[in-house]
Amino acid sequence: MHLTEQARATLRLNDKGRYTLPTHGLYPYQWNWDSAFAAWGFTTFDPDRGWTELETLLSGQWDDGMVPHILFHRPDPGYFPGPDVWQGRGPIPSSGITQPPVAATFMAKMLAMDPAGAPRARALWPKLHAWHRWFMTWRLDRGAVCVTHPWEAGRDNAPDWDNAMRAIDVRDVGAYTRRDTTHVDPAMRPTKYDYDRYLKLVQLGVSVNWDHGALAKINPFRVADPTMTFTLLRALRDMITMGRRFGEDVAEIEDWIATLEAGAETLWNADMQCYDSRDVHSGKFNDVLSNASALCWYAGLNDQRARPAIERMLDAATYALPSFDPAAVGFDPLRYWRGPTWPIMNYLVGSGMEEQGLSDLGRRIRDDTAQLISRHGFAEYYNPLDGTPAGGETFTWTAAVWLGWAS
Ligand code: 2M8
Repeated sequence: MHLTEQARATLRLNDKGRYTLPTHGLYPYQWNWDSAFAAWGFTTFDPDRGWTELETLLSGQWDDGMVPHILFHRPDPGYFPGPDVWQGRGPIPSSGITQPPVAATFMAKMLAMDPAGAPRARALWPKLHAWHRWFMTWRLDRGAVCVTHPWEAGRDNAPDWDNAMRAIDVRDVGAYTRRDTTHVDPAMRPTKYDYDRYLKLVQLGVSVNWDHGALAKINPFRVADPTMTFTLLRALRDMITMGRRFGEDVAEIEDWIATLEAGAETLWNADMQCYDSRDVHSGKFNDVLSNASALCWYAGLNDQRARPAIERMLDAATYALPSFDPAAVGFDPLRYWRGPTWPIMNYLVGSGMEEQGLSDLGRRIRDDTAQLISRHGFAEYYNPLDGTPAGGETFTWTAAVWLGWAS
């Protein structure tokens, strides 16, 4: 079967009717940013199904505007922590945190591919707007967007969180059974040290019924994050373009963009020469060079300062952009967000580079991603040194990246 047909078959395989799983087994629910990729991937061959995906995602929106990071449509004992642990308070059982807001940007891409979907996009625009307002209300620190849990950033065990994770007291976290390590090799997953802290943060959220104001007061983990800041910045730009077309008032969004642009500058670590996460409690940078810095171009910033460090990471790898600097202590080419190269990030970064005139680097990332997929299939992520596929197989976002960009 040709790869494009295989990619379509992968989306169909993970399709649960109105939403798509990242992959069977390991991730048996609807995840937020995975779903935006699924919607876009479907739109390349079945636009109606693409729009339905976004509609289902937004149907899980909480009253306060937050769109959860996982929607637990149907209970599945194969994943931990499930709905009973999270106790989200939305219309559909959900987690209590969100994920990088890429959905508006993918909606804009879908609209360009399928102009007939305009009425559906128009109906979703206010919901996305409310979600973005939620970020601006609850999550800013000096204009940069904060995460309150490593899972929220999508880059779960990235070294960015190591300092903040140390401050979490896990003595009373209790016993629990992980399910992820029954699906994939534990060497590719976060450690027990990480999971104890992930769970403790969930317990803290539940203890205040996911009241964002109350949680901010007791949460030891609050980190201003380039991924969140850059994805929201980009989403707002796309919201303005779509909003004008739909006759919406976008003045408020223009103000938000100015706030976030100033906030992005507070994430520039001049010593490291990269955008870096910043611990809100200590006020210090984490001194981590990761692929998140390279999202500045996706955010619409024409920033030449960030190029040399990213180019160094690319040169140190054989394939595409590693998630963590290969020259740094602790780089691990197979352990999840501490080294491997990820199609989801490669697309966001690579397409942003192409838009901002760094086409040589963008093309390199695109070609490498295409090579990884054609040699090793639609893996969750890959070893950037030798291309070994890792994590889950038949992965939705990798299939979408093939269909929308890499093919
Ligand atoms: C990973 O995260 C989940 C928790 O949200 C997990 O490990 O259980 C991350 O790679 C995240 O970015 C992704 O959205 C999710 C599903 O693919 O898996």
